[in-house]
Amino acid sequence: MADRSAVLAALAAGILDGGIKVIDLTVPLEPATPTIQLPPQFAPSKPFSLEEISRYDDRGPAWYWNNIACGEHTGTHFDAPIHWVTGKDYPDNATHNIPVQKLIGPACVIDVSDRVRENVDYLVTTDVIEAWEAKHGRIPKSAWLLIRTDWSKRAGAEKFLNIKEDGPHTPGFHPDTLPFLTQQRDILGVGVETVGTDAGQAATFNPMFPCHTMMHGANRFGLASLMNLDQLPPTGAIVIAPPLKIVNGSGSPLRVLALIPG
Ligand code: 23J
Ligand code: MN
Repeated sequence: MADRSAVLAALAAGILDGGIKVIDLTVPLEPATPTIQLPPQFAPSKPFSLEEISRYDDRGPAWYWNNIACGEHTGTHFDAPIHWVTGKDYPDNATHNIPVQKLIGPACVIDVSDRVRENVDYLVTTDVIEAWEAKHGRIPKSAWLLIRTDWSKRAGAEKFLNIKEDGPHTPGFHPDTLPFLTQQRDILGVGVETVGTDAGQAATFNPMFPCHTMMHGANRFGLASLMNLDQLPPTGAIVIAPPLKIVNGSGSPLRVLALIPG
């Protein structure tokens, strides 16, 4: 292994000279940012809002600042294991105490955008992951598994949430893939372009919301509402995804960055 100081110096130089590119995987956070719409029997999450405190005026002559409000799971956001009942008893399962080295990892990017174009309810299956591995190599331990669907290119909440009479229709994971990813591949977590890590119709699956149930039940993480996954290589990117240090937080909006060879 190369001298670790040299590795970090090369990283800093690469970011400066463009040899390493920094890709922003984050959607803009504003009142129009779509938030998850759960079935009506469940409590809703607040959208993002900004409330001006002062703007170089009587309320503060030299400064501009705002109060913000939103649910923890708004816009590009992190799902901590404590978010789900299956992950509630792990130690270090909340936004303030997850070991920080787990928040940076290599990314495997599986492109299923062709299939999603044909079927908005498309579910990633284990055979698709194994076919990706046959081409790109085995998913390494402690990797982020990112699913490129191009769903983030659907402009506006209506198209992005895609809610019909029977609820939202957006892609996700087939339940069978989840034990494979946590047990056989030992991933850090999954990242998706949709509003949540589960498929739109997952409230009707058995178990309900299988991705949340099994990922967090295995002490793994989720990243939702990512964009620019089409700018990432299938392997070789490093994803940096630290949530806000909310004490006992179930997740948080965050900036997600990927480092790729330039
Ligand atoms: C609560 C209940 C169901 C779901 C979610 C939250 C999310 O997708 C989320 O943002 O974690 S599916
Ligand atoms: Mn969430």
